[in-house]
Amino acid sequence: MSTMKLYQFELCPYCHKVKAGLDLKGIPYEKIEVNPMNKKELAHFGPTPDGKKKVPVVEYGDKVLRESTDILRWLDEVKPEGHTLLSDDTREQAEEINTWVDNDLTQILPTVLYGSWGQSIKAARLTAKTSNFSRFDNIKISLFGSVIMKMIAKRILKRRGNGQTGEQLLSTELDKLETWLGDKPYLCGDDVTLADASTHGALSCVKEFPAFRFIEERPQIKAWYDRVSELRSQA
Ligand SMILES: N[C@@H](CCC(=O)N[C@@H](CS)C(=O)NCC(=O)O)C(=O)O
Repeated sequence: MSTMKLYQFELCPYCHKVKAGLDLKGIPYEKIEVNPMNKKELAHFGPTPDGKKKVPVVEYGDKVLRESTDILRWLDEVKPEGHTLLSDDTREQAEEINTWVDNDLTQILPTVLYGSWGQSIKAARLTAKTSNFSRFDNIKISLFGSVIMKMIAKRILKRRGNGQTGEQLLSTELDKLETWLGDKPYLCGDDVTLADASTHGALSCVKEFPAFRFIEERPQIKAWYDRVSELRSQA
């Protein structure tokens, strides 16, 4: 079988969810950075049913999968050995936490990733740096990307913020994470599951940004984050 290909944006939390799952399962993959302006790297897949071209997309032989959660749910089938992301005894809670990641955590992340001009310029530069786009595309992404990203963050704050800052929104979500974690090593107990892949993946998006200090300031979450990072690097 050919190498798995992951079509991604470097700062997409859904793509990070998939990368966390692939790392925990020890499945090798090749990253293909998609140009956010024209998404031409996705052109050969043809139109999607809803007409939207989104990442992540995974290509494995002649199989093409979209939707981060569907991709994560499929990984135990691709490689049954090693950590099981979805087992019968923890499936329900793992799915519940993954739904929180999709509906709440990932939704507020743009406010701390590119809520200020400094952050959005950094985010756009990071996107341009991790790609192999042309110089011209990189300049366009650095210029327009930061403006678009800042607008997205502003819209989210208006919709969900209730006068709060991005950092306050993140803090509320981290409270929930702390409650779920309790004093367990992983979110659903003694082994990693879909919940850890999903949450760790989404949070690793923030790693290079100042908001990561909110994660580092919480000892339980920090210890869990490091534990999962360690597993990701081993598998
Ligand atoms: N529900 C999808 C969400 C994917 C998604 O929204 N991806 C964003 C990047 S973070 C995207 O590709 N946006 C491009 C667009 O909407 O045109 C998943 O879990 O994979």
